[in-house]
Amino acid sequence: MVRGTTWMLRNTASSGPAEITFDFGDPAGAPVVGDWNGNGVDTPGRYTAGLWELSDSFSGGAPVVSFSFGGAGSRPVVWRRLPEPGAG
Ligand SMILES: [Ca+2]
Repeated sequence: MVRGTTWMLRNTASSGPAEITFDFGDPAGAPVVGDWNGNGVDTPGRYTAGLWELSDSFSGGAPVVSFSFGGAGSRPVVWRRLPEPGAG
């Protein structure tokens, strides 16, 4: 879950305290997660009125990537591209 800019994560679908806690992003933005750098680990991001801010860690701080895509009234969707036919 995310409250304000504080992310509280658990590694299992069970009750209990957060196992990872850090601050990241704009409290007005929508939290998103994805494997932004392709290393197999999903990490946090924020989407605010067309601005994507992505991180590659769980330590908070400034985003490693920011870009504009979408705008007011758009909602974020994260997806994983399928491998090209014949690739790996
Ligand atoms: Ca990653």
